[in-house]
Amino acid sequence: MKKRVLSGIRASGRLHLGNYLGAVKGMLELQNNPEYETFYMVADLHALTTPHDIDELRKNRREVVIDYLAAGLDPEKSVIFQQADSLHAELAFYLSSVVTVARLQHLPTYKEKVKQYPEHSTMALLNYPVLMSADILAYKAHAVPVGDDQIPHLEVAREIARKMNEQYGMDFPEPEQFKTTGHYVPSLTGQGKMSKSVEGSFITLTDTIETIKKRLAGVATDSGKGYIEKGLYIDQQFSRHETDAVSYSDGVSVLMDFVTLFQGNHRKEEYDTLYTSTGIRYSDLKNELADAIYKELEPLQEKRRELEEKIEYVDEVIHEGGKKARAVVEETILEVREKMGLK
Ligand code: AQP
Repeated sequence: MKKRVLSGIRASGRLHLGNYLGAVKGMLELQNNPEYETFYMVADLHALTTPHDIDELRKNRREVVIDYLAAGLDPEKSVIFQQADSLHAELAFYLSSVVTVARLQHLPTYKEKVKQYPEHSTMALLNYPVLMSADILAYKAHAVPVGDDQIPHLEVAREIARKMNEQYGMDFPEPEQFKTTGHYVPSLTGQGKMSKSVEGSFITLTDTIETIKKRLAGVATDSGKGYIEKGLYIDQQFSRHETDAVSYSDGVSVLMDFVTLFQGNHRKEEYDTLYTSTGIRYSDLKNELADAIYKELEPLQEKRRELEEKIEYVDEVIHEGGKKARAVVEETILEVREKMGLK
C-alpha cells in the first residue's frame, strides 16, 4: 500500500517564498514519487484562528488553490481540496479528548500568536495543533511536507496518534516532517521567519521583478567587509571540530541564505571570499539575487495568469478533490467513533 502524505497552507494571504520552499516544494516532490498518495488542502479552518476578513477569506480559499496549481500540483496525481469541505473539525473534537490544555498552552507557536493578537486568544487558536493533527491523522498520513515552524505541532500529532493507538486501539502512523532545503526561510527583516502576517518580512510568489528589487533593497546591510570567526562544531558522534565561519551581520546573513537557495552554494562561497577580501557591493548582489528569484517565479506567474482565465476548471478541481478527501475521512471517523464507544 502507498504511504499517504498530507499538507496544507492557511488561506490567510498570498503565498510567499517561505511557504513555497518550506512546504510546496516538498509537496511537489512527494506528488511525483509513485510510492506516495498525496492530499493537499487549503487550510481555511486554520485561517479562523487569527483575525480575518470574511470576503478576503472567501477569496483566499480559491487563491491558494490557484497558487498550488500554478506551482505544479496536479489534480491527476494529488487530491487538492478545501479543509472546510472535509470533516476534519469533527475528528479534531474526538482527538482533543486525549490532549491537555496545559500541553497546548505551552507551545511556542501559541504564545507567539497570543503576543501578536492579544485580543484574539481564542479556543480555536489554542486548538490549532489538534486540528492540524486531525488533518494529518484523518488520512493516516506518514509524511508531512512542512517548514520547521510546524515541528512542535507535528510532535503534538505524534503524541495524539500514540494515545489514540494505546487507549482506543487505532492504528495511526506517527507522522514525520518531510524536510526540504528551504525548511526555514528567514524574514527579510533579519528577525525570525518569513511570515504572511509580518509586513516587510516576505516576497510573494506573485511579486514582479520591480517589487522583488524593492523588497530586497530594504534588507539592512553593512560595510561589505567582515571577518572569519573560529567556531566549534560537534558532530552526531559528539566529536568536536574547529570550524571557520564567515560572520555576517543579520541582514546580510539573510541575503546569503537566499543566495544559497536561489543561486547555489558555489555563489555563496564566492561571496564568502569577497567579504573577507575586497568586499561585497550589495547593490550588485541584490540585483543579481532579484533576477535569480524572479527567474524561478516567472513560470509560476505565467501559469497563474492562464488559470485565472479558467476559474470553472479551478472550481471543478476543488469540487472533485473535496469528494475524494471526504470519502477517506468518513472511513477514519467511522472507525474512531466505533473504537471510542460512539457506535
Ligand atoms: N519562513 C518559512 N520557512 C519555511 N517554511 C515556512 N512555512 C511558513 N513560513 C515558512 C511553511 O508554509 C506552510 C504553510 O504555512 P501556513 O500558512 O499554514 O502557516 P503559517 O505559519 O501561518 O504561515 P505564515 O506565513 O507564517 O502565516 P501567518 O503570518 O499568517 O501566520 C507550513 O508548512 C509552514 O511550515
